[in-house]
Amino acid sequence: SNEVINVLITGAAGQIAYSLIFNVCKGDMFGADQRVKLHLLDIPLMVDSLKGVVMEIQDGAYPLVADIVITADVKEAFTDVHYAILVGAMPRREGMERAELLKANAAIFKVQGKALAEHSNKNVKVLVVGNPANTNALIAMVSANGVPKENFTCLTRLDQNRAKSQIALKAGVNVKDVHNVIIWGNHSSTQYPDYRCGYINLASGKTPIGTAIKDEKWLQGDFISTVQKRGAAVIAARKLSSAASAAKAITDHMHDWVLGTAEGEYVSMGVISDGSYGTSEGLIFSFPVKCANGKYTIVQGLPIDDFSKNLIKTTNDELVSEKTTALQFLSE
Ligand code: NAX
Repeated sequence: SNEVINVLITGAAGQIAYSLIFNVCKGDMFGADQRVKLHLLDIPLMVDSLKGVVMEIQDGAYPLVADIVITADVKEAFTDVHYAILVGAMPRREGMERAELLKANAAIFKVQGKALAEHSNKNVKVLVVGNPANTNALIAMVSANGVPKENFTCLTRLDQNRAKSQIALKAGVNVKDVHNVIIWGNHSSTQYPDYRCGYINLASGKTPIGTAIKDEKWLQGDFISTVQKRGAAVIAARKLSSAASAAKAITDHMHDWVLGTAEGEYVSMGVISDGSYGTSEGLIFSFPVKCANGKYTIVQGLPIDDFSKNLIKTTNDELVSEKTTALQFLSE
């Protein structure tokens, strides 16, 4: 369309943003004819670095970029945005307790939730990436009076893309032929990567993953742990955390939410739980969803065996405990 959309990216001077911003400028997120105004927020120390990012956006000569705002001011950053991609967060420092991390981030996402309610477009769509992503999204959601709760999501698409790619590598097929792998729950090591509802398009036809890959030990064991620990494996190898792959996943998440998923295709998004599959209502929980007309719906009626039930319960329990800790800080 010819209407310019306003897109906020926080943590805009960070390493994920350094890939993400350029994906948006190219049109990978909102479509090849959608013009964007970028709102780039970081902390005051990083504003000079943001000036360099702006020079590079200019030097990329992107026709879709209508305007750019760089700021360390929350109100200015959140004003009139249609989409808010919240990447910036307090990183976990060595020796930091989990509770301290939750507290520091609860403070950030409370402020940003309020800013969404007070300054952003009434129907702003929000994606939280900064960790702990599910609970940060929940804090923003409960702090944003008047913004529809279903507009708050968190990123588990990187986990889904990792899972899909592991299946493709194991089966010796192209990743495009792997469908409907699901990530349940928290974006943490308790997440449950589930192949059971997925299938692979083989030359012989549509084949359940469990039939195409005849290695149940791998599917129940190393497949799950490889995906759960992939972030740590990237850090160990690169000495830096996942950045380009995170930016790709953020782009996929927003693209599918806004422009829709293909017929029959599920994608995983952290969204508010309606109690589906025995999860606790009100958590931001990763489910398989389908998207159409700018809205997602949780896929219903999937068969869940005892193996899956147990793993869904483990990640649900962790999210309940994170929520309790974070809400406690909010009420202090
Ligand atoms: P970087 O440390 O490179 O960048 C973060 C940027 O955020 C910094 O420039 C920092 O100044 C800024 N920032 C901090 N607090 C801010 C605030 N209150 N307002 C605005 N900006 C603020 O980290 P990067 O590698 O880009 O990762 C960003 C976040 O994504 C981290 O929290 C990381 O844990 C999380 N991730 C989440 C993933 C997911 O799948 N949900 C995967 C990738 C990534 O690890």
